[in-house]
Amino acid sequence: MLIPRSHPRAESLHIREKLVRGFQNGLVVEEGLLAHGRGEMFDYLIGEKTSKSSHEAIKASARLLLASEHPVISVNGNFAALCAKEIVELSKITGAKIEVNLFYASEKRKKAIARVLKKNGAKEIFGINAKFSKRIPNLDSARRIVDSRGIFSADVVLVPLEDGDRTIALKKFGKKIITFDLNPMSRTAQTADITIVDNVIRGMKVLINTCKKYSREDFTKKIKFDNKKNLEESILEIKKNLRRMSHA
Ligand code: PTJ
Repeated sequence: MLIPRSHPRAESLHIREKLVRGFQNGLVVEEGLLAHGRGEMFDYLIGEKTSKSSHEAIKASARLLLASEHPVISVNGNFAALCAKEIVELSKITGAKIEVNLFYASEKRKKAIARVLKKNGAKEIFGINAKFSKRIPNLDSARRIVDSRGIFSADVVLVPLEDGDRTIALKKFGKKIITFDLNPMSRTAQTADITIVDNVIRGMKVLINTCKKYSREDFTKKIKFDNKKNLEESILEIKKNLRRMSHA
């Protein structure tokens, strides 16, 4: 569908089109379309822009990624459909490995996602060779199967559009978790070390630009970030937007 640039919701409709194309190309599952709909609703509530609190979370994430020894970017269907180019760029800037890790796992979809990432310049993709599979304890979903060279041995994992159970299991397993989640009240948002309450398609671009401004050497000091407080700020921003909308 051709969406005119002047359409008041052009950006959000373009994002939706991208996801639908990802579904048609076998990257995204049906459940991913539902998850996106939920995300769209929260995106509307945050004003479809990167908020002040999200900028703070992005700065802390950039610092943590650059300071870490073994960062990994975990990729699911939605993330690949929306941000394949940005995933590869972030991986190059931060030295993070890229691992495909799916909730609704299938070999066919893993391969399709890996293909798209390679087409966008990724050299190596983890999570697609069963020879290196390991299990994360305390987790039932397919997401417990990870790559021994990737998430299993990571210190920091970026896990966008995540389910709460895996965030909790990864945390118990000693990983620092950064997530993108448009819902500041979700279990993942509330459990992660850093939650970026933003649409991954906008937030990834800001994260990449922020990483470009920093250098690895800047981050020997401990990173201080109060995720709970920052999430409260996000919720306050939503309340303010709601008040503005109801008075418009
Ligand atoms: O590709 P798979 O098999 O790994 O499956 C991926 C999905 C997304 C289907 C799976 O992880 C899932 O069901 O996720 P949930 O539990 O629905 O959680 C998705 C969260 O991401 C929700 O809180 C949404 O509000 C949020 N979300 C949706 N779209 C975006 C988003 N957050 C940031 N950017 C988005 N574009």
